[in-house]
Amino acid sequence: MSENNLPGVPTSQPISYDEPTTPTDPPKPKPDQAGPANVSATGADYGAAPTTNAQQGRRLTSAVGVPLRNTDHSLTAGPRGPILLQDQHFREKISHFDHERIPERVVHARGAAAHGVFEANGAAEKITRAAFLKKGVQTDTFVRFSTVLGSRGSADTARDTRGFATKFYTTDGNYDLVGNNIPVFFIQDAIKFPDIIHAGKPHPDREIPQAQSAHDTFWDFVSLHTEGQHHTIWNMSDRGIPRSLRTMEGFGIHTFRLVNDAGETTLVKFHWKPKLGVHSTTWEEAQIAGGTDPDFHRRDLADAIEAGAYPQWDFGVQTFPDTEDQMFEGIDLLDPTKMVPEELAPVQIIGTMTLNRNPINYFAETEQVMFNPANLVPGIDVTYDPLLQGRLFSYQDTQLTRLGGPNFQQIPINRPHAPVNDMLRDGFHQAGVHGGVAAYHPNSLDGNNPLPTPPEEGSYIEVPQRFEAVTDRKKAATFDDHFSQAGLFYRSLTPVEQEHVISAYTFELSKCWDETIRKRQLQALANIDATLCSEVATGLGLDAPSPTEPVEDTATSPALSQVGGEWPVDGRQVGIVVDGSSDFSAVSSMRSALLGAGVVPLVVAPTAGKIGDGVVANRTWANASSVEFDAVILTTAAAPAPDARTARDAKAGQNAGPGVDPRIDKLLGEAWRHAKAIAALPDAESTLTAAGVDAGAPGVIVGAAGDLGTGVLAALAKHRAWERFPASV
Ligand code: HDE
Repeated sequence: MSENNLPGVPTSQPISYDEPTTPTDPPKPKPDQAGPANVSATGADYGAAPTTNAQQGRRLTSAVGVPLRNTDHSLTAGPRGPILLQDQHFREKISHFDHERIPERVVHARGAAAHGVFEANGAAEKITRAAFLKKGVQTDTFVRFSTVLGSRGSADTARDTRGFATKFYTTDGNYDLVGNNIPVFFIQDAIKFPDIIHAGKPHPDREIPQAQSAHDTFWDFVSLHTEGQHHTIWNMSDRGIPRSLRTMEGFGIHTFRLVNDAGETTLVKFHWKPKLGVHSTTWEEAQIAGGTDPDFHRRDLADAIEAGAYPQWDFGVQTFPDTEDQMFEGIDLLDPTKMVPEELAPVQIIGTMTLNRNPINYFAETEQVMFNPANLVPGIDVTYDPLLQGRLFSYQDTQLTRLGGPNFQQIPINRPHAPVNDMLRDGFHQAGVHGGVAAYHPNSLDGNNPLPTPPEEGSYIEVPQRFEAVTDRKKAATFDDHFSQAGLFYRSLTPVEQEHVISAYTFELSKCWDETIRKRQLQALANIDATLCSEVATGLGLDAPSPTEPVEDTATSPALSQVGGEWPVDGRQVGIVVDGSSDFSAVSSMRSALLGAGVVPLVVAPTAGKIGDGVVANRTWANASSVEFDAVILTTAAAPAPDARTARDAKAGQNAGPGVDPRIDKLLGEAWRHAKAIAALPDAESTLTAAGVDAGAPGVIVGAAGDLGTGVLAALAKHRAWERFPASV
């Protein structure tokens, strides 16, 4: 407690306090974080960004820079008296806090983001004049991934579509590609968006269930509104439960129109292809992770970037001639419930994006970023896809409420890196100090500035389109087929993936209370695939209906399956189970081998802290969860550890064999069921058997210490050992 020497205050009344910790200089951002560029709304560079550090220096000030002497006590009339209204610091602090929250996004509220850089390879130069797609051009990007239905605090692993929104800060202004991880959408016309979202969100009476489609209103809508069936089957597949944001594809969904310098146009669909491959969790894993680590995807993305395992995606286009009817091989390119199989129009890679920097402040960047499909740059134009057309209005509009007024482009994360010279003025939160008197065109008072840019100098040109039409509220007949591509998707999956789809439909529909909804959805499945329908019907205890439309059942698109390749293992996590009996020099070499391969080894020990020979526990037997690990290595027989209380809790419901710690038994059992690689030293083989792991099965490696790391890496490259469980459909 320090001495009070304030004028007029009795020295007997102590009012200032020693700091509990010795002040030091404020922490710098981590190496993988840096502040946003500090340019003004009009493009002026303000120099060193005041927003890069939470703390600018050692001394606390008010919002207007007045040094403050104390922030732990309000100004009171005597030490036990009331707080005075004149306490500006109190009012400023509490009032600002009262208004800290802004409305969450009406959809895609739950998200995680990262900065990156996009480099074009020049392959698109012939078909677009977009400056950022010229060979070798590097463009800063900011990407926000999201789930759709859940609130801001919901779990990352919910079965849902994922948003994949990219802002390119190009030299011609911001280009936003606001896509998803599924190439088609639920509806064909934007006017239905409130309907599908109201159906998917929690029921309005009890506000449950959170972040789920497994409820009556969702299935009521998609079974009545069958154009949603194609998107729905993607949700019910493994695509609905990604392993990581780093292992998701991205799709622009709509067909866009590219235009080159000669004015020639090409229709395209945009794709993001993850270098790590497309991988998913199993449904049980997703549910466990939702409880043990609701931040599963957010943490994985930030950890990978912090560790230098920068996620990368190739950016590609499928191209189509810009014909008058905008059809390709019988597919209406304006129908967003249809994709074009890659076998018919291969994806041509036009660049690569690397995410290499974590945000420093979640609110300032990830929350305040806004994306808008109408943010286009010269060389990219829209088509008349009725879903895209509606989106061109909606995204600008929603920010007025969410970000509190029309000046959201001036928020640091949204500012273009290109100069801005607009005639937009005033409004809430105006941060630009605009000079001049003539914010209108033409003018003579400000020298007729700002001047429009002639087309040959690079202004944005909307591609001229001819119209001859009669207004109406109806879709073209080419939008009528709601089932054939859902069937194509299902048939293109491997048997194990098909089994997952069957289980997902069965699970979700079994959560519906109303049997008419279950039956109506079964009718839709009958129009997709007979086996899918009958398997789900069996699970629901209902009869499988006959199709009401002819079911085309031969074509497949192998590119739609996720299974059957080998991929890089960067950033995957391997749990190494140890206890006091483990050979720690072998554990250390395993760790080094895994680290050398870009994999994250995590030592799982009975207690926290040092466990032996310089090896430190990263997880304990009590706090580790199987879902954190893509593979498990057992270096001990894992006899029960002495913290009996937790062990007893974990034992409930488990069938640990004699002499095996129940938590390790559980860990191994789950890794086995989730088709993950499991490796063990010969001494630990009996533990595998006790946990129900078949030591001779695919993806299970029993051998000498030196062989385990290699075996696990080979198994990890295949993602899962699905051969362990031959599919029964
Ligand atoms: Fe969105 N969507 N959407 N959407 N969407 C929003 O914009 C909307 C659609 C997508 O990380 C909202 O700023 C309509 C398709 C992503 O900030 C809102 C329609 C696709 C994100 C909105 C669609 C998307 C959004 C909510 C039907 C994939 C998150 C907050 C016509 C191609 C972006 C906001 C972020 C967000 C409207 C359909 C992707 C309300 C009206 C199709 C990735 O404006």
